[in-house]
Amino acid sequence: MTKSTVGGVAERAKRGDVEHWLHCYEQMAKIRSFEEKVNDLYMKAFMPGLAHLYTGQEAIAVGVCEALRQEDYVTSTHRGHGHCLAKGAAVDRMFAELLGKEAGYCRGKGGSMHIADPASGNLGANAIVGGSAGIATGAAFSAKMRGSGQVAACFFGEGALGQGLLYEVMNMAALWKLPVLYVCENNMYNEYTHFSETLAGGVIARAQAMGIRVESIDGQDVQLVNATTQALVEAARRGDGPAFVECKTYRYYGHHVGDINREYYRSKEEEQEWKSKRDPLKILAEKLIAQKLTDPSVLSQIQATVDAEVEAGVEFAINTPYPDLSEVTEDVYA
Ligand SMILES: Cc1ncc(C[n+]2csc(CCOP(=O)(O)OP(=O)(O)O)c2C)c(N)n1
Repeated sequence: MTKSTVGGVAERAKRGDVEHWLHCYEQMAKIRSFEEKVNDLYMKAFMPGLAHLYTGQEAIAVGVCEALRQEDYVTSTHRGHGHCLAKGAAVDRMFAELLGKEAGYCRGKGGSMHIADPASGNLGANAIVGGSAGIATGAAFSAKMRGSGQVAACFFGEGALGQGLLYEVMNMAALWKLPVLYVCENNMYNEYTHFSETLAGGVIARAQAMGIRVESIDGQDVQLVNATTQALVEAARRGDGPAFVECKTYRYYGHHVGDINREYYRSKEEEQEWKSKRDPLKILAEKLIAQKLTDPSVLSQIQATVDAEVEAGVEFAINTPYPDLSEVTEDVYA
């Protein structure tokens, strides 16, 4: 192999990497732009009900979903918009669901906390804290029985560590070597309570006790989240069994869109510190620029593209019809 060929391969690999990280940046920017619009829709009383914003945590959804294949599964939480978008949901149908329209993922009847999209492997957001752990583990069990090679990633907040279901299914997953990745997004607050008041012992110690492979990482660094979970997903796909990753993160907004005055449970200084020093978009942008892999104009162009997609999505959702009144009891099981 000549030197120039080696250089060519290295150059192509570098270009491939740049495309991958710019795609991750775009996905994170899309989630952020989407969420800002959701907040706006709520403030203007366009949206029925509440939403729990994911802003600040984007590197986790994107880092994990970029380690998965389309046919792999995810299960999500009440704070699920980021997971849905990162796994491939379309912005316009997401907005349609939030506004209760027929074109939404659940024909407008599920809203923010129940978005599911089987076509992209998304088995659903879930309003029950910890509730999706059983679904993800069941999907992994099914994948193993069918020999399909699929992996399931189960997203949950550290508040779910108080739920018994999680331990029952992690125990089964460890015993049966199921291809499931438990992704604990530790944003430090369960609603309005710091997790140190609700959690005895350590986060990863729980999975370690069952012999599950664990990692505890900075959830603001999409490159780290992606590299870590890529290795764990590949191991699960090979038959090595489950893994548990704690991703340390922070939500910029309140527990939900109506949680405006937060100073009784966390300080403005703390919020500012995370926004200015630990922002996932800024961290990736600064790294790529410092390594001369991109420049600010490329990132601005990406931002403009996702903002336009979000604007068009909202426009679509506002103008598309509600389900017909005759369908009011269809697909509703509760
Ligand atoms: C089983 C159950 N108990 C209580 C609630 C009310 N609740 C909704 S969100 C939440 C806190 C969840 O905290 P965490 O799991 O850390 O997720 P985060 O909101 O921080 O993303 C609680 C207690 C619920 N939805 N389900």
